Amino acid sequence: MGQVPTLHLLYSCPFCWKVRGLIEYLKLDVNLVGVNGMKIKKEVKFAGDWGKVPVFTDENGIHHVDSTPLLKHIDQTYNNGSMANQGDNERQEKWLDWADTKMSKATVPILYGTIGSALKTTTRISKLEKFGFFSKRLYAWAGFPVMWGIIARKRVKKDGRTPKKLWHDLLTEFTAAHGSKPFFGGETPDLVDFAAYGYMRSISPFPQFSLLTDHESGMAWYNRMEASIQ
Ligand SMILES: N[C@@H](CCC(=O)N[C@@H](CS)C(=O)NCC(=O)O)C(=O)O
Repeated sequence: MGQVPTLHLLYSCPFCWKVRGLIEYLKLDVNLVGVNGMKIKKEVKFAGDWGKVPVFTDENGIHHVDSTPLLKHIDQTYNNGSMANQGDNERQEKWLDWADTKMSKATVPILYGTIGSALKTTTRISKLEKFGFFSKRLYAWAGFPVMWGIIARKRVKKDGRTPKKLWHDLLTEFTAAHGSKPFFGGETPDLVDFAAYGYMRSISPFPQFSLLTDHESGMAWYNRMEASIQ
């Protein structure tokens, strides 16, 4: 064995949380490295042209990117692929895709859907992430009108539902797919559980998380996920 693996991440990034959740569940020894949110491309340049987080660097110094392929790689390498082989593979692939298209699109509206929520989010991010002295303030104050005005408003309008209703519908659809089991993967979580968990976990440090906590089956599942990682 060579070096201790590292995961370069942002603490508020849903894609990073997907991978981090699995790493914590498997109790892997991995160093977490927070990057500067204003300089992501520069900070992960060591991994090539990808320019995004998360980046996982394994014990041999090889870099792996893109959260869903990364989930699969980690399961395959450190868990004998047992999550990938848990249940129907076609069902798993379909729902991984569902999480990466549906749930991933719901995080921006809930965090930035109104101008007030957008300001709360960028202020909180400026405290959570590693920034320089000036870029911290710049991000908090210049970031929110951009996120709200240019990105979130368009998405909320296009979907037609309030960000809260959108999340509630997704959680209802997701937990219905668990049948009578505690997790999507059955008695224990699988890769789809970690994908969905990542999207939801990334919202948890923000006040808007309270809009999700009254979804009964969604929260019950989320709490089971949290407990399984402890
Ligand atoms: N498909 C990628 C998306 C990763 C991604 O977009 N990460 C964001 C942070 S939340 C990022 O690094 N953005 C930097 C950029 O696009 O310049 C994954 O699932 O890992």
